Amino acid sequence: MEGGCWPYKCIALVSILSSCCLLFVSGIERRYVNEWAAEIPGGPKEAELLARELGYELLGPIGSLENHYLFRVSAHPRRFRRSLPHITKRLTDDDRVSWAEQQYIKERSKRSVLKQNTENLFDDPMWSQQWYLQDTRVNPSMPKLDLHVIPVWKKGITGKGVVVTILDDGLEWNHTDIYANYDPEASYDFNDKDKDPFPRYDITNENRHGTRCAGEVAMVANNKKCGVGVAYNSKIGGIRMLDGVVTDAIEASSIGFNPQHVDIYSASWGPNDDGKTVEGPGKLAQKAFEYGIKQGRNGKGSIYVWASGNGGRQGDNCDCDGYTDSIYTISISSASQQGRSPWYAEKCSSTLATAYSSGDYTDQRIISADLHNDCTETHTGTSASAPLAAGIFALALELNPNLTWRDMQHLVAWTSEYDPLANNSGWKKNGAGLMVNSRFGFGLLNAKALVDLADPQTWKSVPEKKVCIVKDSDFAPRILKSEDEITIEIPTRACEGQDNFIMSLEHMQFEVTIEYSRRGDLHITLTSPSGTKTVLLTERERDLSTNGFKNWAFMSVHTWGEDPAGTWTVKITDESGRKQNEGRIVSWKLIMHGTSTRPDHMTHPRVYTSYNIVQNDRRGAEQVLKLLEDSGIEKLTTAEPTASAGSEEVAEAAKSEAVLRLLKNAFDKEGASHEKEQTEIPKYHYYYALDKISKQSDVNDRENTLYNDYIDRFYKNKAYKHRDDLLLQALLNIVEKKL
Ligand SMILES: [Ca+2]
Ligand SMILES: [Ca+2]
Ligand SMILES: [Ca+2]
Ligand SMILES: [Ca+2]
Repeated sequence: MEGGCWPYKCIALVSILSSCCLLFVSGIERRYVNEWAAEIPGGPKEAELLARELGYELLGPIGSLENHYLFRVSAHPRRFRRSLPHITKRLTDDDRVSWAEQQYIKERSKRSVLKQNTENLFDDPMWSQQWYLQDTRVNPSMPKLDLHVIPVWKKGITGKGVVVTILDDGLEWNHTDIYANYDPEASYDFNDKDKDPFPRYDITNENRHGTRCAGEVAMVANNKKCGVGVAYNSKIGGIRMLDGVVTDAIEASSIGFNPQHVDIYSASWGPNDDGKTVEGPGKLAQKAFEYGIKQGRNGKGSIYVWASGNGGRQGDNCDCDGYTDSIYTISISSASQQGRSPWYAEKCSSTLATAYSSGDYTDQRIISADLHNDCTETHTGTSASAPLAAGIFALALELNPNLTWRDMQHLVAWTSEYDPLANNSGWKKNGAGLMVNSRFGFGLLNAKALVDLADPQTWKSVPEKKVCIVKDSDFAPRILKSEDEITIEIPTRACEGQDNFIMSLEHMQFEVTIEYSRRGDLHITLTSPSGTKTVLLTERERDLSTNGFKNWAFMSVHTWGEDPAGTWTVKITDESGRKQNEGRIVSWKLIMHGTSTRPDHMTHPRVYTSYNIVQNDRRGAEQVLKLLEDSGIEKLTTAEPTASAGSEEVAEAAKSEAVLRLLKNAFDKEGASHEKEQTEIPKYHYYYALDKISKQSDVNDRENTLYNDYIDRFYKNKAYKHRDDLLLQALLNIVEKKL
């Protein structure tokens, strides 16, 4: 996650901004947060002791500032309007504290009309925590975290008559926040071959995943239970298929289950995200997809929504996952509450769009129903993003049930938002004027814009799909070695003069057979006649396979809307420097999908408007940063919790131990439950541990080796198909237990 700042660093930045930019805040009412900064000359042990005595939570040191710590008072909400001087006084009155101050939100611009009063929209107790469905900002300089669903609800569109099913490990259908929307016709148990998808309970709640995903779509509104689903009046089913041996036949049966009844299938699983797997749907599953898009929904096509994968830390690339890579699936990636690409996210050219999910541990997570008629506020990973998307698509289908599977993809490409994610690197404008990024596809889903565009009064279904295939029958296999570059130029007139002529692209596929001694060292790019350069495959450090790729179709949506006539360029390289590497490009073809005429909605270029007022404030923030630079304040980026002098070795050992315990808890549940914790490890070491192992490091240091060992053992024991963030969940479990 480049550019991401370590949370303490952010805090440090805010603190320093406060001291040098006071002029920005004067005269504006302060809004306080549940955090106190304090200087404690006695160091970390003293801070920990103090926290325990006063019953506060020690959040950790502040950046690299010596002896400065951040505290939280457990019993208070995250934000409140008034300051709490008695708590500040308790701190300053303590001899061990030389200075303390309650933190408040820095107002750098005038408050504008911000809060439409959404707090009382529903009586569900967790509605106020569903930050991704409403504008919860108290300050306009914060990014607007909102998938713009409320305006759709206000039109009375809530998913009525639309059927969604979750392909997963079961559904606790009698959950009181799901039952009213439960649809047995959209449900089946392929693990036990019966009609009841009820999950198997066990001590670790391993099979909570399906119920969590379902709740995001269809939690009942206004029933004083948990939260509110994105399509809270839709029908929800569960296909139990992950809790047991998964075969091609089981997948195919699930993907093709009752396709005249089910509208949307949501899957938050896929091949191992271990960074070395290349796997796609088997023959049966592939046929089931094809049947679904051709015959499902009475010929309009089943809608398949897929989580793009959680292998970011393992250097995985979703182009090697044939389920997300499929043109039939709408694959959805994640953005954190900070509008960042989270650490677990994978990059690839087949991701179509993005929804919110968990980020690092300071970010809020996703609310949903949980096993045992419970609720959760900690659903995570790309697992949590795909069902939010499925819910939004259900809203669109209520308004316009005639949308085809391709209409839906066009709607997503044309309305997803670049602006809220603009602070991430990797954005480019394609030849059709669409902003696209291999982390986010076309950007953050905007429910209002998508549903508005889908209005049957104005939406014209996209023209008939054409496929034009280009190959070179004279192509002789070409040798590739380390440090080589193979360039294939592919001139095409896009089947001009034929019935399958394409002038406006949808998906592009480069299907290729490559033999190579080390698959993970290959890098492939595709450049379109309009000059759009797309990375089809990036290096995967952990992929040592000698199997190469056999007729693997790398798929890209990055040239969506472009005119494909002209010369395409494929470049295949190995820049690893491993001289022993060699192989050959055996065969290839270019498969273009699109239409002979331009779809109606694309006759005028897409106009990007500011998603919210954030844009101005982002400029403001840049100015502040510049001001900081000018004032010579630096060293904001070197932070790592500092141990006080003398105890450095102890601290180092504790840190390593924290990493180990975190890994054990995440990947090795049994091992962790039998373990008795002998030594107390300060909480911030766990935060540090997560921070450390959530960053890919080239160095083969101890933590990295440990991590790799755990990952290998974990995936070898049992394929893990879910796409929630195990490490973050483990951290929360540990930290909450210690409270
Ligand atoms: Ca059953
Ligand atoms: Ca509810
Ligand atoms: Ca993956
Ligand atoms: Ca896909």
